[in-house]
Amino acid sequence: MSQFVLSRTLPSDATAAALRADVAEGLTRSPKELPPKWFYDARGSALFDEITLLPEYYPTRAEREILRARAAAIAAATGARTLVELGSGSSEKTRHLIRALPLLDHYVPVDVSESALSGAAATLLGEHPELRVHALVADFQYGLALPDTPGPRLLAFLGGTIGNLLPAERAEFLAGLRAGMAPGDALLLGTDLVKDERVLVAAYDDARGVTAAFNKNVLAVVNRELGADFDPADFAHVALWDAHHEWIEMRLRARRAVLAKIPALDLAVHFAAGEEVRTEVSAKFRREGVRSELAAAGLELRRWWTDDAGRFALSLSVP
Ligand code: AVJ
Repeated sequence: MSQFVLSRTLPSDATAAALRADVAEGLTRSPKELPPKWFYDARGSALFDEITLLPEYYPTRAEREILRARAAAIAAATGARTLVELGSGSSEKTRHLIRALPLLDHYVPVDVSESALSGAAATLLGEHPELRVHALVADFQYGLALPDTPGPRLLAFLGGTIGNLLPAERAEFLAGLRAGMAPGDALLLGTDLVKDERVLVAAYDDARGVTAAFNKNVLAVVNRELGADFDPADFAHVALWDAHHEWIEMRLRARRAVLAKIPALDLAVHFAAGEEVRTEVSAKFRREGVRSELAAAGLELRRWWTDDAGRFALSLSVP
Protein backbone atom coordinates (compact mmCIF):
# COMPACT_ATOMS: atom_id res chain seq x y z
CA MET A 1 0.00 0.00 0.00
CA SER A 2 1.35 3.40 -0.92
CA GLN A 3 2.16 5.75 1.93
CA PHE A 4 2.60 8.75 -0.34
CA VAL A 5 -0.16 10.83 -1.90
CA LEU A 6 0.32 14.13 -3.67
CA SER A 7 -2.50 16.52 -4.49
CA ARG A 8 -2.78 20.00 -5.91
CA THR A 9 -5.23 22.63 -4.74
CA LEU A 10 -4.39 24.71 -7.78
CA PRO A 11 -4.57 23.85 -11.46
CA SER A 12 -1.03 23.51 -12.80
CA ASP A 13 -1.30 26.71 -14.85
CA ALA A 14 -2.33 28.84 -11.85
CA THR A 15 1.32 29.47 -10.97
CA ALA A 16 2.04 30.83 -14.45
CA ALA A 17 -1.04 33.09 -14.30
CA ALA A 18 -0.05 34.38 -10.84
CA LEU A 19 3.48 35.21 -12.02
CA ARG A 20 2.13 37.13 -15.01
CA ALA A 21 -0.27 39.10 -12.81
CA ASP A 22 2.39 39.88 -10.18
CA VAL A 23 4.94 41.04 -12.78
CA ALA A 24 2.40 43.09 -14.76
CA GLU A 25 1.14 44.79 -11.64
CA GLY A 26 4.40 45.08 -9.71
CA LEU A 27 6.55 46.52 -12.50
CA THR A 28 4.01 49.09 -13.69
CA ARG A 29 3.44 50.66 -10.29
CA SER A 30 5.62 53.12 -8.43
CA PRO A 31 7.60 52.15 -6.45
CA LYS A 32 8.15 48.89 -8.30
CA GLU A 33 7.74 45.63 -6.43
CA LEU A 34 7.94 41.86 -7.01
CA PRO A 35 6.78 39.28 -4.45
CA PRO A 36 9.58 37.11 -2.98
CA LYS A 37 7.89 33.82 -3.83
CA TRP A 38 9.24 34.07 -7.40
CA PHE A 39 12.85 33.57 -6.25
CA TYR A 40 12.32 29.86 -5.82
CA ASP A 41 12.77 28.07 -9.13
CA ALA A 42 15.31 25.21 -9.10
CA ARG A 43 18.28 27.60 -9.19
CA GLY A 44 16.75 29.98 -6.62
CA SER A 45 16.00 27.09 -4.26
CA ALA A 46 19.59 25.84 -4.63
CA LEU A 47 20.90 29.37 -3.94
CA PHE A 48 18.68 29.61 -0.87
CA ASP A 49 20.07 26.27 0.40
CA GLU A 50 23.54 27.78 -0.11
CA ILE A 51 22.50 30.91 1.84
CA THR A 52 21.55 28.75 4.82
CA LEU A 53 25.19 27.56 5.01
CA LEU A 54 26.72 31.07 4.94
CA PRO A 55 28.46 32.31 8.09
CA GLU A 56 26.38 35.52 7.98
CA TYR A 57 22.98 33.82 7.62
CA TYR A 58 22.23 32.74 11.20
CA PRO A 59 18.40 32.08 11.11
CA THR A 60 18.56 28.49 9.85
CA ARG A 61 21.19 27.43 12.39
CA ALA A 62 19.45 29.27 15.22
CA GLU A 63 16.10 27.64 14.45
CA ARG A 64 17.68 24.19 14.13
CA GLU A 65 19.30 24.73 17.56
CA ILE A 66 15.88 25.44 19.09
CA LEU A 67 14.22 22.47 17.36
CA ARG A 68 16.96 20.13 18.57
CA ALA A 69 16.82 21.44 22.11
CA ARG A 70 13.02 21.69 22.35
CA ALA A 71 11.64 18.87 20.22
CA ALA A 72 10.66 16.89 23.32
CA ALA A 73 8.99 19.92 24.95
CA ILE A 74 7.07 20.63 21.73
CA ALA A 75 5.99 16.99 21.55
CA ALA A 76 4.88 17.02 25.20
CA ALA A 77 2.80 20.15 24.59
CA THR A 78 0.92 18.83 21.56
CA GLY A 79 0.27 15.07 21.26
CA ALA A 80 -0.12 15.58 17.51
CA ARG A 81 -1.07 12.76 15.15
CA THR A 82 -0.76 14.94 12.07
CA LEU A 83 2.05 17.36 11.34
CA VAL A 84 1.19 19.97 8.69
CA GLU A 85 4.23 21.91 7.50
CA LEU A 86 3.69 25.08 5.48
CA GLY A 87 6.45 25.99 3.03
CA SER A 88 8.17 22.72 3.84
CA GLY A 89 10.91 22.97 1.18
CA SER A 90 13.41 20.18 1.79
CA SER A 91 11.82 19.32 5.20
CA GLU A 92 15.34 19.18 6.63
CA LYS A 93 14.56 20.73 10.04
CA THR A 94 11.27 18.86 10.35
CA ARG A 95 13.02 15.55 10.93
CA HIS A 96 13.83 16.51 14.53
CA LEU A 97 10.16 17.12 15.08
CA ILE A 98 8.97 13.94 13.39
CA ARG A 99 11.39 11.88 15.43
CA ALA A 100 10.16 13.50 18.66
CA LEU A 101 6.37 13.22 18.18
CA PRO A 102 5.47 9.75 19.52
CA LEU A 103 1.85 9.68 18.30
CA LEU A 104 2.54 11.10 14.85
CA ASP A 105 1.38 8.98 11.93
CA HIS A 106 0.56 11.58 9.23
CA TYR A 107 2.77 14.24 7.67
CA VAL A 108 1.29 16.87 5.34
CA PRO A 109 4.00 18.99 3.71
CA VAL A 110 2.65 21.99 1.79
CA ASP A 111 4.80 23.80 -0.76
CA VAL A 112 4.54 25.52 -4.13
CA SER A 113 7.39 23.35 -5.40
CA GLU A 114 6.30 19.86 -6.44
CA SER A 115 9.91 18.72 -6.89
CA ALA A 116 10.81 19.79 -3.34
CA LEU A 117 7.77 17.89 -2.02
CA SER A 118 8.50 14.58 -3.75
CA GLY A 119 12.20 14.73 -2.84
CA ALA A 120 11.50 15.46 0.81
CA ALA A 121 8.80 12.78 1.02
CA ALA A 122 11.16 10.14 -0.38
CA THR A 123 13.82 10.99 2.23
CA LEU A 124 11.35 11.02 5.13
CA LEU A 125 9.71 7.76 4.10
CA GLY A 126 13.16 6.18 4.04
CA GLU A 127 13.57 7.11 7.71
CA HIS A 128 9.94 6.53 8.77
CA PRO A 129 8.40 3.84 6.58
CA GLU A 130 5.26 3.79 8.74
CA LEU A 131 4.53 7.50 8.17
CA ARG A 132 1.70 8.45 5.82
CA VAL A 133 2.71 11.43 3.73
CA HIS A 134 0.05 13.50 2.03
CA ALA A 135 1.90 16.24 0.14
CA LEU A 136 0.00 19.28 -1.01
CA VAL A 137 1.08 21.55 -3.87
CA ALA A 138 -0.42 24.85 -2.78
CA ASP A 139 0.32 28.51 -2.20
CA PHE A 140 -0.38 28.72 1.54
CA GLN A 141 -0.97 32.44 1.30
CA TYR A 142 -4.36 31.82 -0.30
CA GLY A 143 -6.19 29.46 2.02
CA LEU A 144 -5.61 25.79 2.62
CA ALA A 145 -7.87 22.83 2.05
CA LEU A 146 -6.10 20.37 4.33
CA PRO A 147 -6.55 16.64 3.76
CA ASP A 148 -8.76 14.83 6.23
CA THR A 149 -6.10 13.30 8.51
CA PRO A 150 -6.50 12.41 12.19
CA GLY A 151 -6.14 15.13 14.85
CA PRO A 152 -4.80 16.69 16.86
CA ARG A 153 -2.79 18.57 14.27
CA LEU A 154 0.41 20.47 14.73
CA LEU A 155 0.78 23.20 12.09
CA ALA A 156 4.40 24.22 11.60
CA PHE A 157 5.47 27.36 9.76
CA LEU A 158 9.23 27.54 10.15
CA GLY A 159 12.20 29.47 8.80
CA GLY A 160 10.85 32.92 9.58
CA THR A 161 8.94 32.87 6.29
CA ILE A 162 5.97 34.61 7.91
CA GLY A 163 8.23 37.67 7.87
CA ASN A 164 8.02 37.72 4.07
CA LEU A 165 4.36 38.74 4.39
CA LEU A 166 3.36 42.34 5.04
CA PRO A 167 1.47 42.99 8.31
CA ALA A 168 -2.00 42.97 6.70
CA GLU A 169 -1.12 39.79 4.80
CA ARG A 170 0.08 38.18 8.04
CA ALA A 171 -3.18 39.06 9.78
CA GLU A 172 -5.20 37.49 6.98
CA PHE A 173 -2.93 34.45 6.79
CA LEU A 174 -3.04 33.78 10.56
CA ALA A 175 -6.81 34.23 10.68
CA GLY A 176 -7.12 31.72 7.83
CA LEU A 177 -4.96 29.21 9.69
CA ARG A 178 -6.95 29.72 12.88
CA ALA A 179 -10.21 29.13 11.00
CA GLY A 180 -8.97 25.68 9.97
CA MET A 181 -7.84 24.68 13.48
CA ALA A 182 -9.81 22.61 15.99
CA PRO A 183 -9.48 22.46 19.79
CA GLY A 184 -6.31 20.48 20.57
CA ASP A 185 -4.50 21.70 17.45
CA ALA A 186 -1.46 23.97 17.77
CA LEU A 187 0.66 26.29 15.65
CA LEU A 188 4.46 26.19 15.80
CA LEU A 189 5.76 29.42 14.30
CA GLY A 190 9.36 30.42 13.54
CA THR A 191 10.14 34.14 13.73
CA ASP A 192 13.46 35.92 13.31
CA LEU A 193 14.03 38.52 16.02
CA VAL A 194 15.03 42.20 16.00
CA LYS A 195 18.75 42.57 16.66
CA ASP A 196 21.81 44.66 15.83
CA GLU A 197 21.40 46.27 12.40
CA ARG A 198 24.87 45.21 11.24
CA VAL A 199 24.13 41.56 11.97
CA LEU A 200 20.81 41.78 10.12
CA VAL A 201 22.18 43.56 7.06
CA ALA A 202 25.14 41.17 6.78
CA ALA A 203 22.73 38.23 6.78
CA TYR A 204 21.10 39.69 3.65
CA ASP A 205 24.28 41.00 2.01
CA ASP A 206 26.89 38.31 2.46
CA ALA A 207 30.53 38.74 1.50
CA ARG A 208 30.46 35.98 -1.15
CA GLY A 209 27.50 37.53 -2.98
CA VAL A 210 25.26 34.45 -2.76
CA THR A 211 22.30 36.56 -1.58
CA ALA A 212 22.96 39.02 -4.43
CA ALA A 213 22.76 36.13 -6.92
CA PHE A 214 19.59 34.87 -5.20
CA ASN A 215 18.03 38.33 -5.44
CA LYS A 216 18.92 38.73 -9.13
CA ASN A 217 17.56 35.26 -9.86
CA VAL A 218 14.06 36.72 -9.92
CA LEU A 219 15.05 38.50 -13.16
CA ALA A 220 16.16 35.18 -14.66
CA VAL A 221 12.78 33.70 -13.70
CA VAL A 222 10.95 36.57 -15.41
CA ASN A 223 13.21 36.21 -18.48
CA ARG A 224 12.60 32.47 -18.79
CA GLU A 225 8.88 32.38 -17.94
CA LEU A 226 7.78 35.57 -19.69
CA GLY A 227 10.41 35.92 -22.42
CA ALA A 228 11.80 39.15 -20.91
CA ASP A 229 15.27 40.51 -21.70
CA PHE A 230 16.52 41.74 -18.31
CA ASP A 231 20.29 41.70 -17.96
CA PRO A 232 20.93 40.90 -14.27
CA ALA A 233 24.27 42.74 -14.59
CA ASP A 234 22.28 45.98 -15.05
CA PHE A 235 21.11 45.71 -11.42
CA ALA A 236 22.82 45.99 -8.05
CA HIS A 237 21.78 44.03 -4.96
CA VAL A 238 20.54 46.22 -2.09
CA ALA A 239 19.76 45.07 1.47
CA LEU A 240 18.66 47.66 4.01
CA TRP A 241 17.16 47.79 7.49
CA ASP A 242 13.91 49.71 7.85
CA ALA A 243 14.02 50.67 11.53
CA HIS A 244 10.47 52.01 11.54
CA HIS A 245 8.84 48.83 10.24
CA GLU A 246 11.54 46.62 11.75
CA TRP A 247 12.08 44.71 8.54
CA ILE A 248 14.88 44.03 6.08
CA GLU A 249 14.19 45.00 2.49
CA MET A 250 15.93 43.52 -0.50
CA ARG A 251 15.84 45.57 -3.64
CA LEU A 252 17.40 45.55 -7.10
CA ARG A 253 18.73 48.96 -8.15
CA ALA A 254 19.18 49.82 -11.82
CA ARG A 255 22.83 50.75 -12.41
CA ARG A 256 21.81 52.69 -15.54
CA ALA A 257 18.56 53.49 -17.35
CA VAL A 258 17.01 50.17 -18.39
CA LEU A 259 14.27 49.45 -20.89
CA ALA A 260 13.19 45.82 -20.66
CA LYS A 261 10.74 44.04 -22.95
CA ILE A 262 8.35 41.48 -21.49
CA PRO A 263 6.78 39.89 -24.59
CA ALA A 264 4.39 37.54 -22.74
CA LEU A 265 2.77 40.62 -21.19
CA ASP A 266 3.09 42.77 -24.27
CA LEU A 267 4.85 45.23 -21.99
CA ALA A 268 7.99 47.36 -21.92
CA VAL A 269 9.23 48.42 -18.50
CA HIS A 270 11.43 51.44 -17.89
CA PHE A 271 13.82 51.88 -14.97
CA ALA A 272 15.48 55.26 -14.48
CA ALA A 273 19.14 55.03 -13.44
CA GLY A 274 19.12 54.35 -9.69
CA GLU A 275 15.47 53.26 -9.64
CA GLU A 276 14.75 50.26 -7.44
CA VAL A 277 12.35 47.34 -7.38
CA ARG A 278 11.59 45.89 -3.95
CA THR A 279 11.92 42.11 -4.12
CA GLU A 280 11.52 41.07 -0.48
CA VAL A 281 10.46 42.23 2.93
CA SER A 282 11.78 40.10 5.79
CA ALA A 283 10.20 41.29 9.01
CA LYS A 284 11.94 40.79 12.35
CA PHE A 285 9.87 40.33 15.49
CA ARG A 286 9.68 40.85 19.25
CA ARG A 287 7.81 38.58 21.60
CA GLU A 288 5.08 41.13 22.30
CA GLY A 289 4.44 41.71 18.60
CA VAL A 290 4.14 37.99 17.90
CA ARG A 291 1.81 37.57 20.88
CA SER A 292 -0.48 40.36 19.76
CA GLU A 293 -0.57 39.28 16.09
CA LEU A 294 -1.47 35.75 17.20
CA ALA A 295 -4.09 37.07 19.63
CA ALA A 296 -5.68 39.20 16.90
CA ALA A 297 -6.12 35.99 14.90
CA GLY A 298 -7.66 34.14 17.85
CA LEU A 299 -4.51 32.24 18.84
CA GLU A 300 -3.11 32.24 22.36
CA LEU A 301 0.67 32.20 22.80
CA ARG A 302 1.55 29.29 25.10
CA ARG A 303 5.29 28.76 24.75
CA TRP A 304 8.22 30.88 23.50
CA TRP A 305 11.66 29.43 22.94
CA THR A 306 14.77 31.15 21.57
CA ASP A 307 18.27 29.94 20.73
CA ASP A 308 20.94 30.64 23.36
CA ALA A 309 22.03 33.82 21.59
CA GLY A 310 18.41 35.10 21.42
CA ARG A 311 18.46 35.58 17.66
CA PHE A 312 15.41 33.55 16.63
CA ALA A 313 12.21 32.32 18.29
CA LEU A 314 9.83 29.41 18.01
CA SER A 315 6.41 29.96 19.49
CA LEU A 316 3.61 27.54 20.20
CA SER A 317 0.08 28.88 20.16
CA VAL A 318 -3.39 27.34 20.40
CA PRO A 319 -6.91 28.31 19.38
C1 AVJ B 1 13.85 31.95 4.73
C2 AVJ B 1 12.18 32.79 3.29
C3 AVJ B 1 12.40 33.62 5.48
O1 AVJ B 1 13.57 36.23 4.70
O2 AVJ B 1 15.35 35.27 5.50
C4 AVJ B 1 17.22 34.60 2.66
C5 AVJ B 1 14.70 34.09 2.54
N1 AVJ B 1 15.99 36.05 1.67
N2 AVJ B 1 17.99 35.60 2.25
C6 AVJ B 1 14.38 35.31 4.74
C7 AVJ B 1 15.94 34.89 2.29
C8 AVJ B 1 17.26 36.47 1.63
C9 AVJ B 1 14.10 34.16 3.83
N3 AVJ B 1 13.14 33.16 4.31
